Amino acid sequence: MRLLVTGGAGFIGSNFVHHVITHTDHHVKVLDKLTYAASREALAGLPVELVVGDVADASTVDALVAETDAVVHFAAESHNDNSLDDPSPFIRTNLLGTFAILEAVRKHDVHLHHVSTDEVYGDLALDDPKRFTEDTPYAPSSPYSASKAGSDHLVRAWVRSFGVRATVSNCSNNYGPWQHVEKFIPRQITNVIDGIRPRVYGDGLNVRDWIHADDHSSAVLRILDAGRIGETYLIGADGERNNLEVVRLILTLMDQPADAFDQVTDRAGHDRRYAIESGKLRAELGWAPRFEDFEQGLADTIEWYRTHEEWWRPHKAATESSYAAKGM
Ligand code: TDX
Repeated sequence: MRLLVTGGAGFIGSNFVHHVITHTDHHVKVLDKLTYAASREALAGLPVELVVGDVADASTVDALVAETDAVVHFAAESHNDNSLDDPSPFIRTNLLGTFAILEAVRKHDVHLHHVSTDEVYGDLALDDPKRFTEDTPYAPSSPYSASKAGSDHLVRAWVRSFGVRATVSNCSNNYGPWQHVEKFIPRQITNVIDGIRPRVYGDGLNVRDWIHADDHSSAVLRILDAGRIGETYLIGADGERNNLEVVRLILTLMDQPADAFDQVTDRAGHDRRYAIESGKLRAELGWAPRFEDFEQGLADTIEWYRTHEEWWRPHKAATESSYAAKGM
């Protein structure tokens, strides 16, 4: 099968490309804009053609989709804090990019899997026994999550109105190698490496439902292979932890005192808790996560950042000075 992976040079997209090359015979082409958050190095050595281009550019997308059998659409601006500083790239890439993909797959009758986030459901209270399911109403909080929610709605509308053959997945917070140092876990790991105290927003009780990026990739491939057209599947690995627990674990694994972090200005509109109920994916498609030991996964991730300093170092100073300007 010829597979087009948009955003395939990003953190999650490149993990998926590795997974596909390892586990299938698919021929993979990547469309990626190579923004600040992407890297060619993440695809080094793979038999993959990288097309550098903008997913919101309809003619580029049309030409690529015309010669593929399926599209897996990861390309997105993904960082909430950035969307609060300037929403415009989020509207362009996440909404217009998805629109361009949808028009192309409609025209060429190509199978699409659209990758999205649990943030489209808004947040849960800390004491709420509920978790997100495929039936949870959409209630996004940030410009980022609203743009992803809008993109999901576009996909559903193209399925219903035009018969596009698409599936959607909404995954919880990913961790693992190749994640940009702006994100919570790599930011704190690289801070500790640099002798900077980790920075936790607000009271730090916000809960995220962590999943290893490899498990996200295996779920997406399973949905691509066997998911029912028009269906949404939630992807999660029962990894709920609050930010204080995660930062203390990072510090402990890096031989620092567990309380050697600072609490800083909170994120505006900061979602309290995300939690995924992934029973549909598990029961219908027989998927299960492999990384059940978060502490081990985190230790491996710390080791990866320790041994890949040449990759993240060029981004670290600018990322930290942009956070410092906001008191974060
Ligand atoms: O320095 C920090 N300190 C801190 O306390 C940073 C960068 C974050 N945080 C908090 C905010 C969140 O509660 O840590 C949590 C995780 O933050 P992020 O890594 O920015 O992720 P989040 O906002 O939860 O969104 C992530 O998961 C869902 C991805 O960035 C999204 O693209 C995805 O949709």
